[in-house]
Amino acid sequence: MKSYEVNFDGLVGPTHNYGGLSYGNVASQSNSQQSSNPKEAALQGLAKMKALMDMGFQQGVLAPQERPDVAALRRLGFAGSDAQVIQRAAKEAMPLLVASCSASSMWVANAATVSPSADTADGRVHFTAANLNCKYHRSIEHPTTSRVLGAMFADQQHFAHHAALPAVAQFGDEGAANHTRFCRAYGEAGVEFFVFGRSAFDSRYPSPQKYPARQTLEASRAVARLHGLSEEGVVYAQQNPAVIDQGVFHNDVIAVGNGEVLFYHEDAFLDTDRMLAELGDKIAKVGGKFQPVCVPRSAVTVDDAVRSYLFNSQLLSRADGSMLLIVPEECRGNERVWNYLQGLTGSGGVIREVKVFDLKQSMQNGGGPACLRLRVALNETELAAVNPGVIMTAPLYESLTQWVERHYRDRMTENDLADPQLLLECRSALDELTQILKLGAVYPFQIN
Ligand code: SUG
Repeated sequence: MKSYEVNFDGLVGPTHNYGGLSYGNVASQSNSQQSSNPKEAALQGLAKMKALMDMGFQQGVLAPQERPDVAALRRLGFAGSDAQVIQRAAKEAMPLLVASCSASSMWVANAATVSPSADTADGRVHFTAANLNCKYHRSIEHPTTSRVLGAMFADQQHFAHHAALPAVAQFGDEGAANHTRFCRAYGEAGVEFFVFGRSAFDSRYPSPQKYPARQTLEASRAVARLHGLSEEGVVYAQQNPAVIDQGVFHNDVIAVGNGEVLFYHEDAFLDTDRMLAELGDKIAKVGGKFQPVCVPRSAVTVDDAVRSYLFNSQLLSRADGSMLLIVPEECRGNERVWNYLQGLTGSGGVIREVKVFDLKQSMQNGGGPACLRLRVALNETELAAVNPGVIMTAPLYESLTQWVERHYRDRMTENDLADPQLLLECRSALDELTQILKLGAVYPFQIN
């Protein structure tokens, strides 16, 4: 049976703004309070989805969330009508209003961890929504994420959904941003690679000194248990705490894997040799030949990687067995990174081509091409069981582009977030979107 890696990209929501909400994420911090352009952000994301679809890749779309999240503000004690809740929050606690307006659900690599059916004990595709509890503005995403994923992958014969892990720092879980899967072919058993930043219960593992390590070993192990993965099909590795302190807040800022290839920076991990050996052994046991591609620090520094998002790229398999790297425009703007990429694609190795995309609106909040997509490996039968409304087609691209043109503002600052009219605009846009994507009622305003 044929099998595919389907990339579901997060559609940027109408409140996209630069809130400076993510300590440890250099771009989010340095663009704080700048004015954003939600319309451009959404169109840039859609252009990437369309381009990948046109290249013959399977592409889907994941809906944004209801923002401002009035219910979240109510839980924090703001009362009255929806408009009063927003105005009171704006007056008394602007940072909480900003957090409740974040369009951060666009970075769907953090939506969930996904294990394909070939890896799991019950032969279903498993999803665990990420609790994202390191940052308040992201911790409010998972209930809606679960409803949206449930509406996309509804068939219980093929898809199993797990609620987010307990909402405490000890089980901090950032989803697929710290998870990669290696395999010979998408439909065959693979090796799932979980990368954690710290251990909550075992002090032998070092922690970063400055910035938070968002993913814990205990969270990764819990997800592997929930998904029914075998010991033989899993490798755990620790991120180098020193790179977290340089702004590598997720492992997908310093490494990306696909098929039998791991493309990573020399400084990405702790105990790299042991980890590579374990990956090599386990991948060999499922019939594959592991191909690590290490980028030396002498060619590209960690700082270059953080600024350019070289590793936050999409590594895609082409029909002839070679691979294509989808990188953000910022890679072309960095001489060392661009030179490295020219050498890489010209070297006769597996990565043959680089394609550049302008994702500046998202990049300025620390979200590159890989952050914007959730990978789901599916066989033909499973793909046929996905809600067809969320699979990208030329007509869907047209409808979504027109929908963005109709509903999105082209400028957003902190003051705009305090405008109660914005909530009404977002709700009417999202109501229409659920019809376009055939999701049914997934948003709090549609349910309550
Ligand atoms: O969680 N930025 C996101 C970026 C997530 C990137 N995802 C991956 N690497 N997979 C984050 O830090 C910034 C929001 C703001 O500051 O307005 C933000 O949430």
